[in-house]
Parts: sequence; structure tokens; C-alpha cells
Amino acid sequence: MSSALKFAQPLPIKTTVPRSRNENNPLFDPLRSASSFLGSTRKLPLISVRKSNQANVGLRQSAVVAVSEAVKEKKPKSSSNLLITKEEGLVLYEDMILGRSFEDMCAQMYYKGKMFGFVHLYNGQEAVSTGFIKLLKKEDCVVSTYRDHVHALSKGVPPRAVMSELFGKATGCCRGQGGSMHMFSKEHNLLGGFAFIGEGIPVATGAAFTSKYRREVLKESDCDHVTLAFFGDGTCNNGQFFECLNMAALWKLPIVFVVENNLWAIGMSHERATSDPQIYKKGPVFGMPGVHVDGMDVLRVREVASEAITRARRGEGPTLVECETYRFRGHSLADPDELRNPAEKAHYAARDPITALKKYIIENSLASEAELKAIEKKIDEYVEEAVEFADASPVPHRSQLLENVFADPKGFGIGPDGRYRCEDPKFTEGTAHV
Ligand SMILES: Cc1ncc(C[n+]2csc(CCOP(=O)(O)OP(=O)(O)O)c2C)c(N)n1
Ligand SMILES: [Mg+2]
Repeated sequence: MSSALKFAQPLPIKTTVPRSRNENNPLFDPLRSASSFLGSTRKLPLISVRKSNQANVGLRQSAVVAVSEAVKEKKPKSSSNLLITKEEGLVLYEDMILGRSFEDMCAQMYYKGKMFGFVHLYNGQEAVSTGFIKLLKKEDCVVSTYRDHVHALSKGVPPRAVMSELFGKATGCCRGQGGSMHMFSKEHNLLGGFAFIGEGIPVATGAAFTSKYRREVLKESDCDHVTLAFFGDGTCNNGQFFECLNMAALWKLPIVFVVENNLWAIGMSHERATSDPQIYKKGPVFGMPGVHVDGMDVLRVREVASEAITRARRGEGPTLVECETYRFRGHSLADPDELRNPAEKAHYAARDPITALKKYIIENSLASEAELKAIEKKIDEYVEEAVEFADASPVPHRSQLLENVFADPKGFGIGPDGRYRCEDPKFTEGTAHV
């Protein structure tokens, strides 16, 4: 191994929360402490932040304690210790299988030349999307990044509309104009994938502000909509992150900031790039709870998500959740993925969130192997159908080129004859052929 490679490895980080405090924490499960999670090199227990910084005690503490309070008020205890019902388990399993199969198919289609530009896959991170988004109502909003296909699918955008968008076809959810990094669906309140990192966070904050405004100013008492903002570890060093945490806490907005910490920002190790790599600790600094969760365990993610979403819906404000996860492929399909240590990759491959959920379902007799196989088969057909649909769909008409580019296309896109200027045979003269 070269020294450069060694240097890129995650460094050990220390936790600031003593074990005794974890033991009092309702989110802490000693059976799932650091040793059963994460590489080797890291020691992060599953904790919600309490008094992580003594200077924050006081005004901020009330918000910090809130997640724990929400936990106490959780569902009535049942005689069973199961974390999910059979129906819930199958919904989670189906959604994760859909995300995985859909994206495996994306890789095939990309290498066949059916997709253009960059395509960033989410393989390995499915527990985060499924664990959070499957708890939402249709009216709730999701804001994503360029790694957005699976968030779109979890939110209910039909696979054929996502695949067509990836193919650049007119039947795509953005009529072929968005492509891989810009999934959007008004109907499903998917407010976009954003290619510029951090750009989605203010949009999500604005959506959460809208919900609060409707409820409190316009007196729409049934408007309890919540917004989830998904973004990566690398994005947490951008200014928008801090600005939006501040505003969301100040105005107690109904938003959950979901950090998908996959330990890497393209080829930059999170631990090399960040002064304090424990992202969840930044929540309490702004007066909101910060929680770290094993992002490879959909049941743990769902538990934390449920608490954070419930808090937001009740009007108790934002939560920062750091999901520790891993992407199984390179940064994009154009990345040969040569920087990450094979041992690190193997460690996380062994913690595949889908395999783990399957094991839980089978071991707790929630469903049989045959039932799960039937789901896998159904999803395979669904994904095949999405490809056939996308392939057979028409490409957008040239006249669509400038739509949604300018608020007033007459200012630029429409010529004196009332036609789109791009329809003028001379439109592309002297420029690249359109
Ligand atoms: C504002 C901005 N700066 C730089 C980039 C280039 N860029 C694309 S992806 C990426 C890394 C983001 O890493 P992370 O937030 O951890 O997300 P991940 O890819 O791991 O999901 C960067 C820097 C960008 N897209 N936008
Ligand atoms: Mg990352």
C-alpha cells in the first residue's frame, strides 16, 4: 500500500460522551456500540447529544434534550420486542431492494451508453433513504443531492419516470431536462436533486419555513408538513449548512437535516477535511439535537428518523441526524474507485443494509425466504419494465430546449416570429451543434 493511500485512511476519532452517559440514553444500545459498527478504526457509539459541550447548557439544553423526550413518549410497549411489524418490514425490504436493483440497472444502462453526463449511485446507503422517507406523508418534502435516484423512488416517484429522466426522455419526471442529478416531482414533493453541493439545504429550509408560515400565519392548522434535507459529509463544511442550521433553530422550523456520512467526498476522506469529524455535534451548537446513528441499519435509522420527524411535526423544531454509511461504488460511474482502501470497502460490504434487514426478518419469522424472493422478483420485473418504457419513450422536442430556463422565454428564447429561436436553422450557427 502506498503512503498516500495510508494517509487517506480514516483516523481514529474520540468520542466526547462518557459511557455512563450513554447508558442513561434511551437511544443507546450497548449491544450495538462501536465495536459492532464501523471500521475498526473508529469508535462512535450510537448517541444523541446531551450536554456535549458544557458551554451550551442553558437555553440550548432544552432543545438538545428533546429527542430523548420524544423517545420516552414512543409507541406503547408491546409484548413483543420486535422493532417492526411484518407489513412494515416488507415495505422497508421492498423499498431497499427497489433502490438497489434500480441502480444496478442504471450502471448497466450507463455503460451501454443510454445515459449521459455523470451518474452517482447510492448502493450501500439505502437504509438512510428508506429509513427516513418511508415514514413521510405525501405532503412532506424531500430535498436531495446529485445522488438522488433512490430518494426519488422512496418518495414514490415511479421507477419508469426516474429511468426515463436518466435516459433524457420526454416521459421523465423532468421531461428529460433534468437528468440524473436533478430529479424533481411536484406531485411527490420531491423538491430536487442539486448538483452543487449544499444548494439544496436552503431550498429545504425555505420549504420548512413555508409549512410553518402556512400553519401559524395563514392559520392552516392541518399543515404539519415536514421537510427532510439529505446531504453528504463533504457538504457539511459549506456555509449553507451552518446558515440553515441557524435559521432553522432560530425559527423552530419543521425540518430534519440528514447527513449521509459515507466517509468520503469524492476522493477526500472526511477525517482529513474536517476539523471535527463528528458532524452530529454541530446540532447542539445551534440549539437543536444532534444524533449519530448507524446508517447501515435501517431499523436504527427508522427509529431515530421517527423521533426527529415527530418532533418537527409537533412544532418542536429541527434535528440534525448524522447517518454513518458507505457507498459501495465509486463517487460516480466514471470513478474507478481506486483511492479507498479495499479493507475498508470489505468491512462495509459485510454490513450490507439489505442483507441485515433480510436476516432480521427471517430470524424473527416476520416473513419467509419465499416471500422475500417474491418481492425481489416483482422488483426485477418492475425495473425491467422501467427500462423498456424509457427506451421506447421519445426524446424531447428541440423546442423544449429553453423551457424552464428563463422565467420569460420571450426575453431570450422566442424570436420576433413567435417561434423558439432554437427552431431557427441558424440558431446553432457558430456554436456547438444542438
Ligand atoms: C459547490 C460545489 N463545490 C464543489 C462541487 C464538486 N463536488 C461534487 S461532489 C463533491 C463531494 C461531496 O461529498 P459529500 O457531500 O460527502 O457527498 P457524497 O458524494 O459523498 O454523497 C464535490 C466537492 C460541487 N458539486 N458543488
Ligand atoms: Mg460523502
